[in-house]
Amino acid sequence: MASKEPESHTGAGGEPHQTAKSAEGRLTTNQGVPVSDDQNTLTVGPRGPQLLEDHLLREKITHFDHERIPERVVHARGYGAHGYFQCYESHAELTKAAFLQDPSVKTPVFARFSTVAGSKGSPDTARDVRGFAVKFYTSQGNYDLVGNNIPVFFIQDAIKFPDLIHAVKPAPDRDFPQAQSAHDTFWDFVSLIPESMHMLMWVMSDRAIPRSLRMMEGFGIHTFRFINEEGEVTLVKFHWRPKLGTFSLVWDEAVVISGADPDFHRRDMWNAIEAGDYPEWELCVQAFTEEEAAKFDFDVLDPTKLIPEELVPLRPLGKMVLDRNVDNFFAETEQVAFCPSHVVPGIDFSNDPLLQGRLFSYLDTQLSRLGSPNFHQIPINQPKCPIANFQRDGHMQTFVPNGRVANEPNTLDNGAPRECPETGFASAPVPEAGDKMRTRPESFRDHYTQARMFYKSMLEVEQEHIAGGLAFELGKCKELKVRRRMLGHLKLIDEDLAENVATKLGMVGQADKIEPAAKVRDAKPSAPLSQYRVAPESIAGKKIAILTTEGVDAKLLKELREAVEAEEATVAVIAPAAGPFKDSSGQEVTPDDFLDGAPSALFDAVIVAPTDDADALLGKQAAAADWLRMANSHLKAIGYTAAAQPLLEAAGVDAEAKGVVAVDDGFEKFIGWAKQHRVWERA
Ligand code: HDE
Repeated sequence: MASKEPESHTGAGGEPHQTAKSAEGRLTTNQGVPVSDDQNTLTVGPRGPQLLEDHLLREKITHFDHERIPERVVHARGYGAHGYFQCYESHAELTKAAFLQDPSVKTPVFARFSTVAGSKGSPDTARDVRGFAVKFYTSQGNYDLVGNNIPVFFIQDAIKFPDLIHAVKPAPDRDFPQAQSAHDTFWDFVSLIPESMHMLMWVMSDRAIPRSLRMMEGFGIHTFRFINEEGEVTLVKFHWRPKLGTFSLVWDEAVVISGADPDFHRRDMWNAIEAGDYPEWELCVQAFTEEEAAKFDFDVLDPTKLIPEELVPLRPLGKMVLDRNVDNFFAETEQVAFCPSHVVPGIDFSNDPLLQGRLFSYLDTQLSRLGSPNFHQIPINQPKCPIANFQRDGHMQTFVPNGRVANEPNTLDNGAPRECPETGFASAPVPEAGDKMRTRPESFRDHYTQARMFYKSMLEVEQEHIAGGLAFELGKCKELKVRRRMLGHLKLIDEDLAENVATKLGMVGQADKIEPAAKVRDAKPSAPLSQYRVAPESIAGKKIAILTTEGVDAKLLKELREAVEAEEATVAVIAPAAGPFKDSSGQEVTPDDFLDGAPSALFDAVIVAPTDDADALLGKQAAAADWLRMANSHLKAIGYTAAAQPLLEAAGVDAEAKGVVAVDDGFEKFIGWAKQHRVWERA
């Protein structure tokens, strides 16, 4: 007999369950008993001892004592939102997956973005890979696409994952550093695992410090299989492309933001969704056949390799829009359980050894993290289609199945669920044969060619950032032998890069000689690997700050808002003090933040517009000048009014420099510069 959902359950993201509202405003115990006094413990006399009998106190404190569950062993810090996926057209020739058939259907989704290494309370802007996990609640069951914002991974075989994570997490003796790969154990480990070189290029690049969760790509990494109604199989790699474009912070900015607003990314996404500015991504695949794959000069089962878009272009499938914040972080974002093994008919795995290991790990980890094999019954994890099987009981069972039969086959219950050979999930009938062995395929041996391709595809400024990232991290790695080993690897990737990093470390000529396992080749650069080669000229989704004072020109402020909002960006008014003040027309302006609370690192472009007498701002000149100086060194577009000249001088900003423009006569030029994201020429 089918398991029945208890009626009180509304499914993932539905109406909240037990709230004060549902008890008609009454405060109750967990047993539904109305509470008369929630302020005072039961005691003997007003000053006497407390009574063990006080079940109200005990229930409340006991529940509180058990509020925390283990954080995820990796990807502990994350942020999620609800939304929908809609395909552009039917993709029936590729796959029979139900959610990719009908463009009129909106499939509900829940997406969670995360950092990998840091604990739940670590800052959002740490240098790290970002998780990009999406649960599609399809009519054929839940499909989880559990990806990252980088298309390759550190290791080729799941058996090395615990080592990788132990190496990057805080050292077990001293428990630091937190949320950082900049330490000895990490670099010791990766420098002994040359397969990590390609991924290291990505994590030392700007990709590891995204400007916004809304402005990063996502990748399924592994090769998967699509299967259509006819049983034809196509190999695919998944890509998510953000509508706003892919943008990053610069390292110094990320460091400042970590202190000024450790919740920078989650606040940005939450605010955008609350404002109706819904984050959007396009889901694409690179689709190819086994025959095509056999001709590539890398193995598509090797998760340290990507397929250049020049070789297999992206095919857009549909879009994902996130349009609803969670009602409760714990119930939804914390309890959501993604598993790469959650696939639906029409999607299947490949033999990528990293993927195969992941197929085991996620279900296993959920069992201990969520504490029961019934975690699929938690509303956020429940499919939005019926569940019907003979699995029974277990901790926290909330379904109430009826009938006496819990076995298949049976003849005692005609209504019991049966297999569906025609429509049910079936693996692609792939022939497999071979000896049992523990080995790496020959085709996985080239660890440097794609690392070199990635580096060569970057703009000069992006290359410099990679060198800067490497120098920062290796500088924190105190073991000279590890630095020498890494310099040896870098030489195989690119001589100039190795030289640049060695110079920054003061270790020129000290690289170890490393023998690559396979000949390192020159691969053609691939433009889409560089974020800034293909970046859209846009400020959509970004934040423009105006630093101003009492008496600010009302017309200027109004025109700024109009100009910025027309570009789908937002204005933040920053003032010397946090309280409201009057503009030139006498209207009250409440600043979004104040000088000491909001360094310019939090914004994408800035305007300084003190009032003519400029008393208020100039009175705080040191802080205001620092604010502007930082914006200048982070290569932001800077707009200024005539009255801001003294401030520009105090901050050492050249009013004639590129991307520094007067705004007294309008914002067009300023926005033109801001659309370039950064004024690289000023570097
Ligand atoms: Fe994960 N990973 N992973 N991972 N992973 C987890 O599952 C694991 C890998 C990814 O928002 C864990 O529920 C192994 C690649 C994301 O809840 C755990 C290996 C990719 C998330 C686990 C990998 C990912 C996780 C910890 C190597 C990109 C967060 C908590 C074989 C394709 C999902 C959990 C969320 C989480 C294991 C490598 C993505 C322990 C063994 C490659 C986005 O099961």
